[in-house]
Amino acid sequence: MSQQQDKLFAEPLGNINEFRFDQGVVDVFPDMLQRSIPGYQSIIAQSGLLAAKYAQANTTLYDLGCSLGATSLAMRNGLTQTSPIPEGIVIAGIDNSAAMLERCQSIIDSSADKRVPIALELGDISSTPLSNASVIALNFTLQFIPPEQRMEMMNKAAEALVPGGVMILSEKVCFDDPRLEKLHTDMYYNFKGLNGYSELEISQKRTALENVLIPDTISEHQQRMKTAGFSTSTVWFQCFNFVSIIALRS
Ligand code: GEK
Repeated sequence: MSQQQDKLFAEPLGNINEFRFDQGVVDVFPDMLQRSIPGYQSIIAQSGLLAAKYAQANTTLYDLGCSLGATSLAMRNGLTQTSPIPEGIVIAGIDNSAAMLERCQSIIDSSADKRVPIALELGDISSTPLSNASVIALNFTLQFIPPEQRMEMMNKAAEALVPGGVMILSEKVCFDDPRLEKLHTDMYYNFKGLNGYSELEISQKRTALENVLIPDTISEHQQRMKTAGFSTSTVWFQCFNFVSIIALRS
């Protein structure tokens, strides 16, 4: 299994295609996320702890847009450290990239502790039915769903949660105040620069993501969660323009 450094945008590209989760991205994905998302490892590890806190016996824990299964494995890790492990839990990872899911399956297969099953499904999370969930994690995935479909996605997730269930939503966000938008964006590019990305890489990646990753503000996310029926939500992690929000369904 190759673990390469992300050099996808290192050379000048005459024509910059829209960003896609293809095999080239899969091969560099762990390095890409580590160097491109401030706080990525903390968010994923703490998602696992939060999932373990809210997991209920005989329910499903969803990892929507699971990519290589980092959140699913963190959830499993959190659960296996609780004693006793709640019975009848299944972690369901869903992603619509076949290349991602294939690599994810081999990572899951080679994991040591399989006491909590992780089931993977190739599918579009907008149309895949969800039910009987105690935890739904949407870690850096809603931002890739067309904005007009996000309310419906949130409604579906809220309806799928059992009482006491939670949603963990991690996203790149934008800011209404142009001064804050500039502050966070500048700091984000500084973060990427410190992690070894050149100005060319940063600028070509930005172009590739332009119409693909469309951020909302924190208040748009929280309003959407409220409209969907979540009784409360809070930002539990923020580093520059990357946040994670937990929303409770009472
Ligand atoms: C992690 N959560 O490591 N349906 C299903 N999957 C989708 C859809 C869709 N409509 N749109 C995008 N994806 C992971 C990281 S990456 C974030 C998530 C990033 C999938 C897409 O194929 C990709 O695997 C994932 O969502 C987004 O915590 O690359 O910035």
